Amino acid sequence: MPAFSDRLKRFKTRVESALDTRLLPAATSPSHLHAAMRYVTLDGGKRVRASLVYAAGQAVGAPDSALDVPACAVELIHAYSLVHDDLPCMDNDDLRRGKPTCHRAYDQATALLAGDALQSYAFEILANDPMLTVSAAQRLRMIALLAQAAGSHGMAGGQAIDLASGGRTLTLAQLEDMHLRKTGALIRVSVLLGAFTREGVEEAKLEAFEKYSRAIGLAFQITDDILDVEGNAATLGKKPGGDRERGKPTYPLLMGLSEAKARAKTLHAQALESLAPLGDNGGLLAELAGFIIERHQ
Ligand code: GRG
Repeated sequence: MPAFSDRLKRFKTRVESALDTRLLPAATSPSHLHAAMRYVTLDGGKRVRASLVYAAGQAVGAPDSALDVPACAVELIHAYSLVHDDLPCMDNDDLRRGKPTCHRAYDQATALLAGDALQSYAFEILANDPMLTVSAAQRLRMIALLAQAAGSHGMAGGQAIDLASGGRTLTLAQLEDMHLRKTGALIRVSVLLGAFTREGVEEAKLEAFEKYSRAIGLAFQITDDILDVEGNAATLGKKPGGDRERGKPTYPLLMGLSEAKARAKTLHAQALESLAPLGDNGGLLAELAGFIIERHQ
């Protein structure tokens, strides 16, 4: 069995090649839009969400060729969310993944449209891509899950709460709710889409994926909050300290740095525990949970 770091690298290479072949060439008209879509999607990012799709899918025996489709779909939604999040009307960031943000490299209108088109494309491939060899009913389930995760009850809703909360104090329960939506929902659905790429998975296993993905979704965001305090620009690919500058409520702010780290550890333990019904097949997901809370970027 290859080492965990090699398996992660393979997932990253695999999803980048799958995205590269699916995104239209930069020369396709309107070329500035297609070029911007490629600019923000390819060449960068840890590919945590795609890796979760592959790891969950492999745990239930789904083939990688079919998993490429949901892996691309979650990375397309993620890329769109980053482009919109960086816009002047939201976080107004200049750097993302170590290079100029989309609206800096192109312009605001192109960035807005590139995000819109990436989001649509995620659903288009889930609906139509022939490599996803599941029934039409299962495709529909997968599309609905992704739509819910990205929509007003999920990521977009979490972002709305986040934007409204600058300079205000949230309770821990409100902060957790915001994080579960803003970041947790897409992490959770990445795991579920991997599991749904195989039909007829037993209920006990689906429940294990559900519990695992909720715990790591929250742990991911707590770690992100911690990195904003302790990380450095070279490894993060963006300037740390942005949350504090914008007066955003975060775990370290609300509970202190060491309590925030302890909360991430507890969630890590919960994630590992919840994998029991998967037996040995949960090994890779367990390693990914560790990677998520121990990462430096
Ligand atoms: C605009 C609808 C809309 C939503 C934006 C996810 C999000 C909501 C905004 C991103 C802001 C942000 C930096 C949130 C912290 C957690 C997070 C999503 C970090 C970036 O994800 P990584 O670390 O990035 O997986 P890479 O570049 O590795 O893919």
